[in-house]
This record gives sequence, structure tokens and C-alpha cells, in this order.
Amino acid sequence: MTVQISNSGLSRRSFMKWSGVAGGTTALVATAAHLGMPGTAPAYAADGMEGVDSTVWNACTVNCGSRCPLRLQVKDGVVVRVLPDNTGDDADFGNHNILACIRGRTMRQRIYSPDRLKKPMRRVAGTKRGEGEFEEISWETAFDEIAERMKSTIDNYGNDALYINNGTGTTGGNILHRRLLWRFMDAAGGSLQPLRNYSNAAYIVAGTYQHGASIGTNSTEDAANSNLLVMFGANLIETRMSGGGEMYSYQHLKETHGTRIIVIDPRYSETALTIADEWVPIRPGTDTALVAALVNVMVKEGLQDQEFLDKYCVGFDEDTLPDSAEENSSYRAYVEGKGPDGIEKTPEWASDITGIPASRIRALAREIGSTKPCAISSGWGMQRQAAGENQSRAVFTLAAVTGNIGISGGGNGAWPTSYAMPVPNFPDLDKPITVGIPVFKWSDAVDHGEEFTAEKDGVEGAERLVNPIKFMINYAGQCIMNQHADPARITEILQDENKLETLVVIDTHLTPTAKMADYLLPDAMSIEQPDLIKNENSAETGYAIYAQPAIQPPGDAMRVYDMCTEILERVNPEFAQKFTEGKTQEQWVSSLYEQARDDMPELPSEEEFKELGVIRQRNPDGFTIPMKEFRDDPEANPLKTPSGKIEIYSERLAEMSKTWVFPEGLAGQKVTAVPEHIDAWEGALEARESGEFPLQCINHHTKGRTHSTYWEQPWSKEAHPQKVWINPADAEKRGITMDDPVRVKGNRGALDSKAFVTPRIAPGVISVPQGAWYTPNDEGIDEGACASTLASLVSSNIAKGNTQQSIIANIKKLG
Ligand SMILES: Nc1nc2c(c(=O)[nH]1)N[C@H]1C(S)=C(S)[C@@H](COP(=O)(O)OP(=O)(O)OC[C@H]3O[C@@H](n4cnc5c(=O)[nH]c(N)nc54)[C@H](O)[C@@H]3O)O[C@H]1N2
Ligand SMILES: Nc1nc2c(c(=O)[nH]1)N[C@H]1C(S)=C(S)[C@@H](COP(=O)(O)OP(=O)(O)OC[C@H]3O[C@@H](n4cnc5c(=O)[nH]c(N)nc54)[C@H](O)[C@@H]3O)O[C@H]1N2
Ligand code: SF4
Ligand SMILES: [Mo]
Repeated sequence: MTVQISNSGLSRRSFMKWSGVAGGTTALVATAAHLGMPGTAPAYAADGMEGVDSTVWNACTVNCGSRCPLRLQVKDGVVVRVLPDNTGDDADFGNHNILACIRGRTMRQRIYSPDRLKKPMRRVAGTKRGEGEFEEISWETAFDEIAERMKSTIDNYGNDALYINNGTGTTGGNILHRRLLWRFMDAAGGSLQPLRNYSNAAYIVAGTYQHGASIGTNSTEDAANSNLLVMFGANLIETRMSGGGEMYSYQHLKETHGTRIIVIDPRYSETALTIADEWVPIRPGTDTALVAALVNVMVKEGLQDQEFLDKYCVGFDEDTLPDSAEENSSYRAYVEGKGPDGIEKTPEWASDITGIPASRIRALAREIGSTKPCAISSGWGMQRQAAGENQSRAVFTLAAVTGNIGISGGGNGAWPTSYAMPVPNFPDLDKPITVGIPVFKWSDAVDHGEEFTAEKDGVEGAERLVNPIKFMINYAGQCIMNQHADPARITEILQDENKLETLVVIDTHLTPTAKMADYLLPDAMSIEQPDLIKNENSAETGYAIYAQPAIQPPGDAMRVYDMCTEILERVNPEFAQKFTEGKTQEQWVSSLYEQARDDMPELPSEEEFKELGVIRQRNPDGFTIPMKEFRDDPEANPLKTPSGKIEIYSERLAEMSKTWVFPEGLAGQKVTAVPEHIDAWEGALEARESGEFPLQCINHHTKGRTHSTYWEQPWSKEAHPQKVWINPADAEKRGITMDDPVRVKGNRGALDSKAFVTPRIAPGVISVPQGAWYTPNDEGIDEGACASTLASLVSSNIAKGNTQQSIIANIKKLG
């Protein structure tokens, strides 16, 4: 029987007219459009398919930064087949299919996983958090008890003792779900606010001080206008994998323009492997030193864009420093050795720190300094470190020194920007509480929040916190056990019930984090709910997906919107009314889409959109070139920094360097006015000086999973088994060969895994791909090989962000 795809030719054509995208046929069977996507073409021919009852549009919405449309084929209430987008035309770049990667394509395994939560549960009285002993309870009991605990927390401490933990399982592209839990709290009088995120906290703060806000760089499509791409720890071929993601546009760029690409990364990443012409291996956390030496060479050879620096920047040279600055505190003084440390930042100096030969640093400086325009960008792994802010600021500075900011083909050193369709989100309510903490500080705020201050813990909106966190909801996230740090210590903190009194976890699967819950509430998956999904990272093609429930949630699983409504009804019916405004989830989705149509009447009707499943819109402005207005007219369009310019020297940071307080005994905890290299705790220098832990341990994001999601699936595990990357030189010293069982041990814990012996990682560095499930055995050794087991709860210098890449460790062969 022939399966009817829900796109009708007529409405599709009329939408195409609107979007300005020409042509395009509706292919039944998608073809592999790009590398790295094995088995894209379904094994079954379209007209040979078994009959299905319906084909429903929904999406994979986990936080890999892509949001891929899926066509779910349903028979007798069961998803029997998961098909990718087929509304594009792969011959027509920009209108190409938004092909889901193999993770999304194995969605069935997630839906029907034995770990799927089906009943509301309560931790058995007398057992400890994390022991995993739960009893089933009715929804009535769950709602009554949670509402009661919420009320008593508010009565005993105040709303600021309530907290929603960071979680990204559905809070990226889903317009209804991304802010839902905060709306729930704000309806109930507010809660302690989360500041920033786990992805790029240090980078955001770096952007705020240097550029006045965290501003992305030119889109990957504008790279077509570049003559050179320089990517610092940016691995978009693996971290933006969908057909709508930057992976696709970079590969397209390489095919059509052959532009030269240099990747600077401790690993020969998938990006280096697939599109780069040159790989520069670097020790983690030393990009600051590399940039200083690059600039040193540029200044010596007159390769810097002095006109740009004079006109647009503060503090590259002595004569653009603010009045308050001391003599020789400019970045130039720093690289020339005239600053307080008296060290000239020569390639030889940087070579010793970074591990890159001096001759290569010189050659790199000449190439980057003389190729215009040059697109300089960075990833975020490099800033999940103790001195991560300076890492990002150093790359932004290189972009300024070479004058590449605000021009087509150039870039400001940040992560590429994308065009997104302007579809509104489920709106926030007024925030009754505006005091916030950096998200990574939640566990400290449970442990000793009453001691939190602005200058020690990064509290914003107040000088100090009044209460520790007493009641926490963890929705769609694993940032308690898996994706946070030091889970052994977290277990201790959470097992003291005098501290955190209530922990509610709302998830779809029984994860290591779910096992810590007092109340464990089974959510409906995205594919079981209506929502609108927006693209986040797909270069210049914005798109939206009308996600419709394909099947019923299993067992008693329930939509989180309904859970929140029920709890608020019991806390105070007026709160529930404020939260829902009298609308069902379906009504909200419809009304938000109607709002989008009010702004863009050309959009198809809701009914047409449901048929189409996915709609695209090319960026009406062509390419995204951030900071262009500033470049064109800096007086009329100043940046949001105090000076209105790019602050390579930040007066605000200079001030903070005098007042901020850090925990004792750890190296490199400081704030610097210019992006100096800092030898911070558990970085390259400590590894080299440490006898016990001579290796730096990073944890890259892998194509095998999206953080901890999809890890539960057997196919994913088989295709991408968890292994520790190690250089042959380091392996040989330890008698380790490929696939040997190994133990990685650090200051806080140990994990067991297998070795992946490869010259694709720099000597002295190992990488434990992040996101594997934390599974401690009786001795506390993590047999799941979760990278966070080794990570520290000490936060980064300025943003107080996560530092999971500041780890020193050693590795040995087991058995
Ligand atoms: N060691 C180390 N740790 C890291 C990082 C690192 O590089 N190294 N990276 C950090 C980064 S960048 C990030 S963004 C965070 C991400 O950390 P998290 O936001 O915790 O991401 P996931 O691990 O994917 O967890 C998502 C959770 O959402 C659940 N989920 C999925 N769909 C639904 C749904 O529809 N409803 C509900 N209720 N739940 C759902 C999944 O089952 C899963 O438990 O991790 C950070 N942690
Ligand atoms: N497949 C997949 N895709 C994902 C995710 C996922 O879990 N899986 N997670 C998504 C999320 S939420 C985010 S935030 C992004 C994360 O994106 P990123 O944070 O950019 O990803 P990472 O893998 O942590 O780091 C990128 C690269 O930086 C390198 N690196 C590490 N330390 C350094 C350093 O000090 N200097 C330099 N130059 N390079 C360094 C790593 O080896 C890696 O190749 O990815 C998103 N995409
Ligand atoms: S994991 Fe990311 S790239 Fe893969 S299907 Fe899901 S959204 Fe798309
Ligand atoms: Mo992230």
C-alpha cells in the first residue's frame, strides 16, 4: 500500500511562494545528503511499506542545538517507523531537508525503552535519596503532597527557597515548554532565578564585558565570503548534526568554495577530520597563551589592524586605556612583556605552555594576520574551565586585532549565529523574585546558600541570599547527578534532608538524576504532546515545526502542563488561573501560532501548517553579520559596554579584580582586566607538575548521544561505545592498547571504561566523552564512565560557571 504523506502539493506551493524558496519536490524517500550520516535512506521502499494508520509530524527536541522534524508512522497506537523530513530539496541548498541524525531516527527506542517512567512515584520512607527505592502513588496523592510541601516551604522560608534546576531536555526549541516551569513558579509568587546555563556561562560573561552582550559571530553561511576559517575548539560537525544544522552548511561551503579551514583543538575532532585543512593540537585551557603569542607576532610584524583597534577598541594600546587604568596595563603591554609580569609573550613562551611548536605559531600568526576576511570562531568546551572567561575573551580579542569584526566573511570570535523564525514563546509572567544565582551554584546553594554573596558566589539582584534552596523541581534535566559535577559529593549533600527538604524530578526516563527524587513524576514525551518547535542553529534558514501528539503517553504518564496546573490548583486556585489563563495546552499552542501570524500574515493557516508539518523561511536580510551596525557607525550604534566600544581592557573587570573573593588554596582564581593567560587549578601546568595526575582530562560532546539522552538505547551504545581517548605515547607508557579496560582516577573520583588509543588526541590529554550515565559500584567507582564523576564543584572565575574541563587525572590498565 502506498503511504500518503501529509504535505499537499497545493498548500506547499503557496507556502513556498511566501518563503521565497523556489521549487523543491516532495521526495518520499530521503537520500543521504551529507557525510557522517550512515544509513540515511530507509531500507524499505516507500511503496512497499506496510499500511499505517497515520503519519504524524513531530520532532526530536533534545538539546543538541538542532531541532529535527520527524514523521512518525503510527499503527494501532504504536509508533512503528520514524522518518525524517522530506519537504526540502537537497539539490537546493537553503531549502534542503532537515535530516534527523541517527539519534532522532532511533526515537522508537527512547519511546519504548524499559527505563520509561509510567507511574508517579514517591521515595520509600526510611530510605535515602539515591537508593532508588520508590513506591507507586496516585496522581492525587502526588499533587496533594507536593502542593503541601511547596506551601510549607513558602510559609517557613519564603519563595526564594524555591528553585527550578537547569534542564535542557525540552527547553531549547519547544516554545511551550522552554519557560513553562518558571512561569509555574512565577504564578506562585516566584522563585530564586537561574543565571545563564551549563553550555556557555563563561563565554556569555566574556561577551558581556568585552562586547556589551553575548553576541554570536557571522552565520556559517556567511563563511562563503571568507578566505580563511579559524575555529578554536569549535566542533560543529559533531555538535550541530542535523540537516538543518551548521554541519550541513559547513560541508556545503567546503564543497562549493573549498575555503581553507584551520581547527585548533586538543582533539582531531570530527570537524578537523571532515572539513579542516590544518589541525593545530593544543593543551586545554591554553588558548589564551596561543592568542597572546599570535598577537605578539602580529604586532612585531605590523599585521594588526591598527585603524580598527584605535577606532573601535579600548585598551589594546596604552593610549586607548581608560583614565583609571594603571600604566602598562593594556593588552599590547601584556604581550610585549611591559606589563606587571615582565614576560614577553613570544611564540617560544607560548610553545612551552600550549605544546605547539613556536615556528607553527609564527606561521599561524602570519596567515591569520594577512588573510582577509578571516572568520574566527570558538566553541564552548574551551570555556568550561576555571579561567574560561579569559579563554573566550582571548579569541574575541584576536578577531578585533585582525579587524574582522562586523564585516561579511569575518567574525568576532564567538559561536555562529543563525536566523530563527519569529514565533513567540509561552510568555513569562512578571518576576516577583529577581535575585538569581549562576546555575552551576545550585548545589552550593543547597548546602550553604545562606552564606552566598555577590562577590564570592556571583549572586545577582542582591548582595546576598537569605535562604538556602529548600524545595527544588528538576524538569527535563540531569544536572543533578550526570551533567553537574562531583556526583559523590552531591549524593552526600542531598542525603542530608535537613538541607534540601523536597526534590521533585519530572522526567520521561529513570535516569541517575531521577533516582535522587523524593517525588518522581512521569512526563509525556514531546512526541506525545502538541507544541511548536523553532530552529535554533540552522544558519540562514529559519524553520518551525507543528508538533502533534503521535501516540498516547504510556501508563499514567501525564503532560507537565497539566501537572503544573494541578499542583497550582492545590496551592492556590488563583495561581493556577494565572498560569493557564484558562487555556488548555492545545489552546496555548494555537494562540501562540495565531500571534505569529498576526506579525506575519503570510504564514499558512494553522490547519495548513499542521498538514505541512514544517515551514521554512530564509533570512529576509540575507546573511547574519553581527556588530555590522557598530562597525558602520560606532557613534550611532555604540555597544552596550560602558565605553560603547569593544573593551579589550575592561574597567569593570579591573574593579572586580580588587574586590572578588575566591576559595583558598586553588591556583589561578582571579579576575583580570585583559584576557591574560592564567595557569588555573587542574590545568596544563598543574598536570605537568603533578606526579600523581599528569594528564589533563577533557570531556567532549559526542555524536553518540545528546548529553545523557539517547544513551539508554542499545543501538546508540553499540554504534558509539563509551571509550576514553588517549594518545599512543601516553598509552604505551602505561601498557594500554586499544579497547583495554581502563580506570581513570582524579582528585574526586574514578571511573572505569575502555581505551580508545588514537593519535587524534594531543599527548598529555585524555577525553572522556560527556553524558554517559553515572553508575557507581559498591566501591564508588563509576562503571558508567560519566565524565562529571571527575569534575569539581568549584566554579569559574567570573561567571561562576561549570568547570568540567578543569580536571587532572591518571589512567591505568585494569586487570
Ligand atoms: N561533564 C560534563 N558535564 C556537562 C557538560 C560537559 O561538557 N561535560 N556539558 C554541559 C552542557 S553544555 C549542558 S547543556 C548540560 C545538559 O544537561 P541536561 O540538560 O541535563 O541534558 P541531558 O543529559 O540531555 O538531560 C535531559 C533530560 O531530559 C529528559 N527529557 C527528555 N525529553 C523530556 C520530556 O519531554 N519531558 C521531560 N520531563 N524530560 C525529558 C531526558 O530523559 C534527560 O533526563 O550538561 C552540562 N554538563
Ligand atoms: N552530538 C551532540 N551534539 C551536541 C551536544 C551533545 O551532547 N551531543 N550538546 C549540545 C550542547 S547543549 C552544547 S552546549 C554544544 C556544546 O558544544 P561545545 O561546548 O563546543 O562542545 P565540546 O565537545 O565540549 O567542545 C568542542 C571542542 O572543543 C575542544 N576543546 C576542549 N577544550 C579545549 C580548549 O581548551 N581549547 C580548544 N581550542 N579546544 C578545546 C574539544 O576537544 C571539542 O572538540 O553541543 C551541542 N551539540
Ligand atoms: S539529536 Fe539533534 S540532530 Fe539528532 S535528530 Fe535530534 S535534534 Fe536532530
Ligand atoms: Mo549545552
